[in-house]
Amino acid sequence: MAAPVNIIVGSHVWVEHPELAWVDGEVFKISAEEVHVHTTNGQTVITNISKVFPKDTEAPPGGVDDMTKLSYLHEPGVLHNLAARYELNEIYTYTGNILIAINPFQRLPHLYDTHMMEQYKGAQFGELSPHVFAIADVAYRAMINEGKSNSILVSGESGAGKTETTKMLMRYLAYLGGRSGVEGRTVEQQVLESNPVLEAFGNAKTVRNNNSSRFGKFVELQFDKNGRISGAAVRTYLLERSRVCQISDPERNYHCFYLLCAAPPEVREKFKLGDPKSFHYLNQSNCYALDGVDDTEEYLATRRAMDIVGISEEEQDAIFRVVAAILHLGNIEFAKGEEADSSVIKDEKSRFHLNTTAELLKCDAKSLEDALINRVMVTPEEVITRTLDPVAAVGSRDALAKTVYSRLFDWLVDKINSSIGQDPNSRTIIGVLDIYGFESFKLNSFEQFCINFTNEKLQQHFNQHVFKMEQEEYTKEEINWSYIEFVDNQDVLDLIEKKPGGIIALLDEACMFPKSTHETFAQKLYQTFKSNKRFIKPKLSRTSFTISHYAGEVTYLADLFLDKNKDYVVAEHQVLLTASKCPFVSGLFPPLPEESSKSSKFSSIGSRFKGVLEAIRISCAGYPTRRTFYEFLHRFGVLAPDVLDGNYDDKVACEKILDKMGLKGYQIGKTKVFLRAGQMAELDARRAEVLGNAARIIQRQIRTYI
Ligand code: AOV
Ligand code: MG
Repeated sequence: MAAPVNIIVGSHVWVEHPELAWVDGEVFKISAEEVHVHTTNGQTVITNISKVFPKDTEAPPGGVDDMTKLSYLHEPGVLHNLAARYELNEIYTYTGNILIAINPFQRLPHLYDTHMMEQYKGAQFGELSPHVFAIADVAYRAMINEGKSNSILVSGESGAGKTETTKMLMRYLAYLGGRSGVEGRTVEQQVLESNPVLEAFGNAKTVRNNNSSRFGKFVELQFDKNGRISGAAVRTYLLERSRVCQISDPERNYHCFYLLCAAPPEVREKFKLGDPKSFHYLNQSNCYALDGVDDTEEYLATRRAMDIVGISEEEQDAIFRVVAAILHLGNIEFAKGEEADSSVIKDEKSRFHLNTTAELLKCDAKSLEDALINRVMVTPEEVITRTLDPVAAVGSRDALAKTVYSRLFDWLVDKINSSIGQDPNSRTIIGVLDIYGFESFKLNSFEQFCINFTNEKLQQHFNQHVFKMEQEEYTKEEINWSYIEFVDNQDVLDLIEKKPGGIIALLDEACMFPKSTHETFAQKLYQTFKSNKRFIKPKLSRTSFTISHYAGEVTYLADLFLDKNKDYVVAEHQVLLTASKCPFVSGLFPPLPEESSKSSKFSSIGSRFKGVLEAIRISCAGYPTRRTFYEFLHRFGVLAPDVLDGNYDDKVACEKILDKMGLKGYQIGKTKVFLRAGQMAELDARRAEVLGNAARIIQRQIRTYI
């Protein structure tokens, strides 16, 4: 944030406060770098001048709807403005053409009803109160009027409200581009109902959010030449796989497991399911139910959504059969076998779950057992079968569960795409990106590393496209932009993804080298990034490391990074499930080409994360609130014919027109006029008035002639 300017005795200022973040007060003394402030909550604070920010005493008490209207755009000013609006239940605020949303943590139905959608339809940006519909409307108008494709990016930390916002955006776009009154499954209905399906299988309760997305999603809505939705593509980015077999209090596994355990009795009987407390994959945490969520109702709602999306009865049955199989699989325990480093199925109970898993997956129980307790090693010379000790057998079991679940999730995404259908003739799209938000827990592992890396990438995109562009433009125009400070995060990205030498590259190297352990990996990191400002080695740790992210410092435990980065399907698991008598299950595991099926092939998740993001063509919906002098005069000259006749240079003429219209807060650059949100609308309205009058006058004259 910019250093304070013009702070003198008597100035009203904001000072940092340990609990309240910021508190306001009045300066009563300044000595060298120290400022003495009487705060409004009755304290005296002495602090360095760099920690004090001027307060805008003229700001309206209810806040302003666009941050660019604030006299001082610094952190306390921004937060104070958002808080003032939030008090009045105004959860949306603009910053120029960016929308900031604050999570209301309560349903606000009137804010999103059909009446509201009608209001925003075609309204000038900035004319109505800030709203997520206005953002979608701009993207839609740009498409209709200029044939432009756009993407809308939703960013924020976990629990901020990204997914809810995304759903509102999609609802509004479906409203604009949908076929009203058409019965049955329309493309737009299918697109909207894909959300509950994907959430049931890809969302879970975390510490931060009861409905946290554990995958990234880019929805591309395709439109025909009449602006109707004609197809859609959903792309998802790496689901958090570890959650399937490992959770900790007070989190939950994926919703689908709980809603299936709460399904009607006949379904539960068929799948031999009971209390979620009886399943290892669920009972590692004490949280089973969610406040305000009825899992039985959720089960039925998910089935209904699946119907609309186009997933058949049989397919639905198979999907839930696989979900049940995963629960039973997780209950198979192992005991030491007679031979060294071998294991056997622990007891009758485990045997029951083994048989049930095999039954549900329609595969051979003995083959399943073998696949869990043995590992086939392929060397150039021979094929060796090695037995696994109980710990390794559990690892094999969990790997199978994760593989089956992630294949199931990918199947759902493919099915949604093929069922909704793509429009090959569509020339314009509107994309909506909803990713997992920035996370920092007490213990952070590879999942958080990937999630936070994704957020760094998105942040950089924001920085580049919004701030950099703005700043360059302002510099070029030589106008004042001191209140915008650009935070570059390229150095964090270099630390993570640089090739060679970044963390991901070092991790991939470690994964290929058979002797590496998480300790050697961590040592390598410490050595390589000793003097990197964004990398910190925690004092007493030998395997954790801290990254200083744009959103704060996060300490990661390197312990499981190597295992989690290796993404391969164990060959025996592949063979087992390819042979399933259930076409749905065998369909999840199509046979691999000859060479690759022989060995467990290594592919790095970390580096796949890198591909992922570069593949997204993302661009922000832009709303020009600036015009060249020529364009401006051309459009608004009618507002002041006397100015046009006055022989002024273009710049002065623009200024005179703006003054005459009584507008404030605009800026005049070297070649362009910079207008605040809403001012364009105001000018346009005046113009329409003048032109309307002119048109009426002409009409009247014609009539007189007739
Ligand atoms: P996220 O997508 O940003 O987190 P969500 O969109 O899931 O966050 O929002 C979290 C919760 O906040 C929702 O379940 C709602 O209860 C509430 N909420 C958010 N926005 C609104 C709104 N506009 N109106 C009413 N309630 C809202 V994560 O997926 O964890 O990063 O990975
Ligand atoms: Mg989300």
